[in-house]
Amino acid sequence: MDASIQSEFIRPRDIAVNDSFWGAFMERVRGNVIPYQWKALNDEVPGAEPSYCIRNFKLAAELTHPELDYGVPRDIGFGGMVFQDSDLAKWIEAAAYSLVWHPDAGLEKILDETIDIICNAQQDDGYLDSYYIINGLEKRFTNLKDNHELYCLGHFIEGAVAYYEATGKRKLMDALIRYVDCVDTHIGAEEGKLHGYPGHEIAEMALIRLYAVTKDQKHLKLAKYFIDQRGRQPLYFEEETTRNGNTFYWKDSFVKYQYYQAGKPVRDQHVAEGHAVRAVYLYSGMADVARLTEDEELLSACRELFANISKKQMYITGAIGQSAYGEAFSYDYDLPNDTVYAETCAAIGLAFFARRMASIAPRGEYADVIERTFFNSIISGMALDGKSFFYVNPLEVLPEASLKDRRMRHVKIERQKWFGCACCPPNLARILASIGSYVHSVNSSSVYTHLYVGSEAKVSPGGRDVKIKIETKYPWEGQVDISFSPGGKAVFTYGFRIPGWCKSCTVKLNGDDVKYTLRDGYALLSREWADGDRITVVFDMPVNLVETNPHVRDNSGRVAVTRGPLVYCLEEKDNGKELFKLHAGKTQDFRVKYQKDLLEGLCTVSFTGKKEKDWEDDALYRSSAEAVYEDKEFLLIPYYAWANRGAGEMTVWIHK
Ligand code: FUB
Ligand code: ZN
Repeated sequence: MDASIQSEFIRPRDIAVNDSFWGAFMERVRGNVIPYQWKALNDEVPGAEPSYCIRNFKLAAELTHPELDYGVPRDIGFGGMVFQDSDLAKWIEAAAYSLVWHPDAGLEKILDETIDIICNAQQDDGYLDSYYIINGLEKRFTNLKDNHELYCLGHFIEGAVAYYEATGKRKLMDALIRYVDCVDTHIGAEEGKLHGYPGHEIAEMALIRLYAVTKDQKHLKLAKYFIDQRGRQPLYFEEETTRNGNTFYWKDSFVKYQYYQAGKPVRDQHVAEGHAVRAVYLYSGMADVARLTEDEELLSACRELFANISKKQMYITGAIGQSAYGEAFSYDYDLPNDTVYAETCAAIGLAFFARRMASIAPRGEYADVIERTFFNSIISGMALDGKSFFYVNPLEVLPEASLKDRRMRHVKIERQKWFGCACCPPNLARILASIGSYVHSVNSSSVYTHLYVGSEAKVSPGGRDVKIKIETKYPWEGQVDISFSPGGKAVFTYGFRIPGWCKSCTVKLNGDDVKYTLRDGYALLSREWADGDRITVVFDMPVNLVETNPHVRDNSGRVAVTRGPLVYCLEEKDNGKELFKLHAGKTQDFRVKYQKDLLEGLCTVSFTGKKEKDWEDDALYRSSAEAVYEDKEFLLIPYYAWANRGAGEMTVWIHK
């Protein structure tokens, strides 16, 4: 492992985002998603399934401190999913990032009051999961496989650290440190402890995040233990199931253990398997632990898993999880577009994994995936008004099939206001509110820029504060201006990513051509930087027709339209019904137009393609004959913006 190229991504508080594209998404999160979710968590959204989340915590607090009275009748039970607590944790995390971006005393007061309720529910020994506090503490830690205690712990750690970093307030983080101590007393490698690990990963990477603040080896050790123990024989999930009379939901299935990435020790896993969100959360934790413990074998597993996903199991949009069965990966080169699962949370988790790999080594293959997921499969999860959401992100939709064909039942044709299992909207909120922290990473001698987001950041290569300002109209235009203020002069290497989609670019320093070194997809400039130094890079951003490796049967003979980081799609609204009759033809006559009044402002791509004509009779079959085509004007919009104008057909892939 080459420590000299490792770098730490900046935190949200190190950067002020003022990007015209991403700022709008952050504002949707701040203005709509966070207030709306707060109402949802309090069961105040008329017509929506109640969340019970705040009520659960109030009840848990009343049970812990009988003198408290939040007005929740004691005889009602826990409501919602077993992992309902995680919705609140994710909301806290998103709200914390939003406070950094946009201070709001009212929101901070709500957070403080909510944190008081959560902390009032905490047990003397630190335990803090409302499901078991309400349902009986004697049952805690009896079903790590399915009951999500360690998942909720992980999300709460993430929320607590984010709130601490945003406000300096430690109350929730200290509560979580006590909860981690409690878990550590019961679970671990030592004799007498349960040799378990999370059924749904996230605690691994969350503990590393906590470790970054506390520097307490115990936190790193527990994360490492969770990773090392997973999939080892005798298999803990089998033991636990037998001991506690649990069941294996997937018992008759080939994914019985793989669903949880527990079929083998993680170092022996080479192919991404099982529940996609679980998988990429695990791999993120593995990458963190590999970096901090300099574990080459673990890193090698991470590299193989990343390559397997990005080269064999990832959609062009950055979506992952092909199969609705188990919300899971399926197998190499299986990329069906219409039955796809592609959970929003899975794309988010892939961005987490890619970010951690980029932190280990600045390689374009990692940051390209971050960019691909952000611009396509992550933001497709949210409507442009920030008020409705996709859980599943298909690449091809036929509304009638979603209504009538069971194989597509999970594929909604319009975004939903909320979900009984509301994992995706708050996950979207937390990643979009923290997008600034994906822009740069830093080490003692270098600064790397991975994403081009209009912003002003403070980075400190070698402990010296340097301000970096990015100005750009990306993704609509390829020009990015990057200026530096080191407060005098400072020597460091600046590396900026040349996106994988870009075939040519020009780079100027203070208006002059400049020589740079190209390494692993990054342009590197090592020099003494002075106040006012400015790099201007122009990435050529032509429309591109992309095809898929021939092993992928679903895209055989088909192309997708891309421009810069954006994948485009055809919608019925612009192109009529039966999109599958459309053929791109040999056209190169692409027209790109910025349309400020369409879908909150975006570049459309249009060109003249072909449409297969109907037959003259209504036969279902005929002897093979030359198809007849007519010219057809195509209008494509960026994939992320689909389904914002009512229901209709959509496709990313078009016949060649
Ligand atoms: O199990 C918790 C979350 O709910 C998962 O990450 C999602 O896939 C959904 O099943
Ligand atoms: Zn989700």
